[in-house]
Amino acid sequence: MLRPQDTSTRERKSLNGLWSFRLDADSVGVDDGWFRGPLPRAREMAVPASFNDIVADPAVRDYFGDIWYQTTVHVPRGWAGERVVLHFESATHRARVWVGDVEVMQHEGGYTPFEADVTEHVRPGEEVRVTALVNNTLSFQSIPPGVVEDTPAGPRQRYWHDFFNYAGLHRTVWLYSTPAAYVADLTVTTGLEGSTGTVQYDVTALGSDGHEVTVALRDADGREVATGTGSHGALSVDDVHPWAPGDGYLYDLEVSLVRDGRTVDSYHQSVGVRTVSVSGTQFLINGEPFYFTGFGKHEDLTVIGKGHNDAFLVRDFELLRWVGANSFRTSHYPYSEDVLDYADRQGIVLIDETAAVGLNMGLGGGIFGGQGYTTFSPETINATTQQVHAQAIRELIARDKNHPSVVLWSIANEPESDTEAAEEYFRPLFDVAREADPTRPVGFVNVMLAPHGKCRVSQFADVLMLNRYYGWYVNTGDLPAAELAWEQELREWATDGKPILITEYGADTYPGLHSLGSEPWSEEYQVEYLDMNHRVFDRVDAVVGEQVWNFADFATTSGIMRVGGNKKGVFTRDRQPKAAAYALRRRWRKDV
Ligand code: GCB
Repeated sequence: MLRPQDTSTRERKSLNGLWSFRLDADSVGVDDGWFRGPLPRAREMAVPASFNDIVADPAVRDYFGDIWYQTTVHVPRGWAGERVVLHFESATHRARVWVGDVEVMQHEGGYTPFEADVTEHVRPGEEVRVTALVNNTLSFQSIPPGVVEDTPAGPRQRYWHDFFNYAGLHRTVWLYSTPAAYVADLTVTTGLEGSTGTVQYDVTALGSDGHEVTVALRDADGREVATGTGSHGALSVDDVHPWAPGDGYLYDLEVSLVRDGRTVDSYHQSVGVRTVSVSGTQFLINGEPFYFTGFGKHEDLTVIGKGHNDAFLVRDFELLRWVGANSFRTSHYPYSEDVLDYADRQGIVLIDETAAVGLNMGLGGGIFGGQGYTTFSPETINATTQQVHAQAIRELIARDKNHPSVVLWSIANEPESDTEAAEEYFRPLFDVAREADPTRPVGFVNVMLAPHGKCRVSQFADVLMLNRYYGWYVNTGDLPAAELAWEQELREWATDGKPILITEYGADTYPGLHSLGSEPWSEEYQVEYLDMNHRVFDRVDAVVGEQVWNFADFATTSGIMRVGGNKKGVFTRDRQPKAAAYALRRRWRKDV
C-alpha cells in the first residue's frame, strides 16, 4: 500500500480536525446503527490524537472498549471519473469503517495503515459521512497482548508493556483520488559498486491493461540521472551520492503509467542509495562498519498521547543531532510515516519494530516475576496470536520497505525466549520477515531473563539486540558489581560471532534530584550508570551500538515502580535535558 500523495494525477484531502466522538461501553452502536446518521449524543474530539488525556475524566483515560469517531467530508467536484480511496494511517488498536451506511473496511493492529476503494459510495461534489468504530481492548490474540480481568470493582484491562495504552486516531486520515489505472505498489532496492549506484524497482499497476510503466530518477537538484521502462528493472547511477548516516541524500523516482503518450498516473518515491549488511560481528552500511548511538524512543506527548505532532517531530530530531545520536529504535511499535520520511531526509538510522511487546509473563511494567499466566499456551498467546503477529510483520515491512533509514527489522521486544514454545512460536516469524524483505537483517530484542545459553530465539537473528539494566533492576546502586556482571554476560554473547546492539540500558532519574553520593534516581547516578555501561561496551569488540533507554520520560500505567511515568528519559517529557544529556553529548559528538 502506498502512502497517499499529491502528484500531477492524484489529489488528497486530509480529514484531520475535530470529529464527533463517543464511547460505547455496552457495544450497542452497531446494532443501533450509529453510523446511519449523525453520531447521537456525541462530543468533539481532536484527530490526530489519543483521546485518553484530553477528556477531564479518569474513567475516560482508562477506558477500554468501543469508541466511535465520525466526520463528514466534501468529495471534491474535480474527482468525477476518478478512483476515490479512504485511507487511515492508523487506528489503535483496530477499527471498522463505514462510508455513509456502508461498511467499507476492518483492520486489526494499531500502528499500520489501511484503506478502501470507496468510489462507489461517494459522489464528487457531495458530502459524505465517515464513521469509524475504533476498539482499544487488548487480548491474548492482539499485538500487543493484554487481558481483561474481572475484579470486584468491575472489568480491568491488564497488559505487560511498560507504556500507557493510548488509543484513538493517532495519525492522518485521508480521502484521496487516483486515476482508474494506477500505481498500486512499488518496491525499491539499491546497491553500490564503487561510485556507481543501482536502483532496482518493481511496480505493481492495477486497472492498467495496455499501459506502459516508465520511471525517471532525478537527483536532489532535479536533474534526471536515469530512466527506464517496464514494470521492473534496474537503473544505474554514475557518480552516485549515497544515502549515509548523517547525510540523508535522496533521489526522486517518478513512476508513471503511460498510455498513447499521455501520463495517466504518476507517483513519486524518495530513494536513498545505500547498502546494509552484516559481516561477522560488524554491522555495515555502504560497506563501512557502523556504530549506532541513540535511543529507544516512544510516541508519547503530554495531552495528545500518541498523536503525531510535526513540531515535536522536528524538536526531537533537533535534540538527536544536538546530543550526537545517529539512530533510534521505533520502540515498541511502527511510528508515524512522517517520522520515517523525516529520518530519511535527516540521515537518521532506524531499527523498525513491530508492536509485539509484552509477550512475556515473566515481566510486566518494569516488574520481574510471574504475572499469573503461561506466555505461550492454547488459552493465552497461541497460534491465532502468531498469525496476527505474522500479519503485523508483513504490514510493517510492506509500509516501510522503501525507507533508506530503516536498516534492521525488530520483530518483537523482550518476549519470552528461553522455552521450546518460544522457539516454535518465533521460528516461522523470522521466515515471514525474511520472505517479505530479503535485503535487511532481522532480529528481536532479548530480555535479561533469557541470557546467553538460555535464549532459544537468538539463533534465528542476524544481529543480537540486548536490553540490560545492570546497576538498575539488578545490582541496584552498586555500579562496580554491575560492571563485572555485565561484562561477563556480554563476553558470553560475543562468542556467538554476531554483532551485538545494546538496545536498552538506562536508569530512572527524577529531574532536579541531586546526590553527591550518586544514589539511584539522582541525575548524578544516571550519568555514572551510563559511564559504567560505556566502559563495558568499549571493552567488547562485538558491540556495534548503544541506544539508551529512553530518549524522553514517558507515560506508563500506574505502579509502585513508576513515579509519574517512566523516568529513564535523558530528556524530560517536555524535551529539556537532564545532566545525562550533556554526558552523552560529550561521548557521542566528536566535534564539541
Ligand atoms: C524494558 C522494556 C521497556 C521498559 C524498560 C523499563 O526492558 O523494553 O519497555 O520501559 O525496560 O524502563 O523498565
